[in-house]
Amino acid sequence: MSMFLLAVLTLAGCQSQSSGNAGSFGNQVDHKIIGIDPGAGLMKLTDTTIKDYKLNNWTVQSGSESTMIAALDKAIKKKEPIVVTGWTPHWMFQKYDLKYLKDPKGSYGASENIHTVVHKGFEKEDPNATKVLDQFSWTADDMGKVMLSIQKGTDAKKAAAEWVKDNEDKVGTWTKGADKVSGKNIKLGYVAWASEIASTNVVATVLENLGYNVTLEQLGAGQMWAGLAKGSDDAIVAAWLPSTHADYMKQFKNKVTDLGPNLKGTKLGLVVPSYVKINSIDDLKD
Ligand code: PBE
Repeated sequence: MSMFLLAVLTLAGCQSQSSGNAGSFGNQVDHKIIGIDPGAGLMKLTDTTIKDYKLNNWTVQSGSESTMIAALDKAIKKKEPIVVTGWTPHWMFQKYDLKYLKDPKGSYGASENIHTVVHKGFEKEDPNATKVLDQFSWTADDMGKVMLSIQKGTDAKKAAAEWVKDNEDKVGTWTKGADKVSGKNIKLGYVAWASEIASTNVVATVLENLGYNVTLEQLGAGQMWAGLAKGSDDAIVAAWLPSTHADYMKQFKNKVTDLGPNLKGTKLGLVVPSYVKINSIDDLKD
């Protein structure tokens, strides 16, 4: 083969791999990681990751879960390179063919759990609701069903009510030993992350079925924790521990009571479409 032909073939190979953008993966995506809301623990862990892996020329673009999904959707439709902050459980792994970048330094922490946390004193004020909140426990599969139904367009409240109706036995273990009440108020704080929209609406439905008058308050992550500590909200089912919300927990630990995990085995990290050639966070280095 002539050198000329070899050069042409090599060039053609490079071009098809990079969807028209020249150079390294970093260059192709402008050294930009598509992030979510600034208060998310995931954003903080991503800053740490950039330091740990010395990704000096990389930045994280903040936005929200919806803007991250919109960017991902757009890139996938055009088969373009992209890297986003992601987590499991999330319906995006059902809808798209995705992979986590390997994290050999463990910057995103080990697998963790989602906890139910109440305002300190709430357990004495309303032991009945606390019992239900404490007994609330489900799996990533359960949550996945509610998330997917919402993602397909069902109203969150309706999706939650349907799941509760279809899962009487499981729900029965949550309400075991709890009394019906008549119109007692309870306020749950949450952030508009798909996982938390699903869990919070399910718990709200269960409490409503017991006679509670439930108010759901959608907040930013920082506001959610501050509101719980202040007592403007009674409970959250959205505390990702021990790593993701470690700073919030540390800041407010004297003002809240941790009722323990309601879902076990979550994961966080950098996520790319499967067609992207790189496999590890280390590969983000040019
Ligand atoms: N998340 C989803 C949240 C917790 C739930 C991973 C985006 C966070 O990073 O704080």
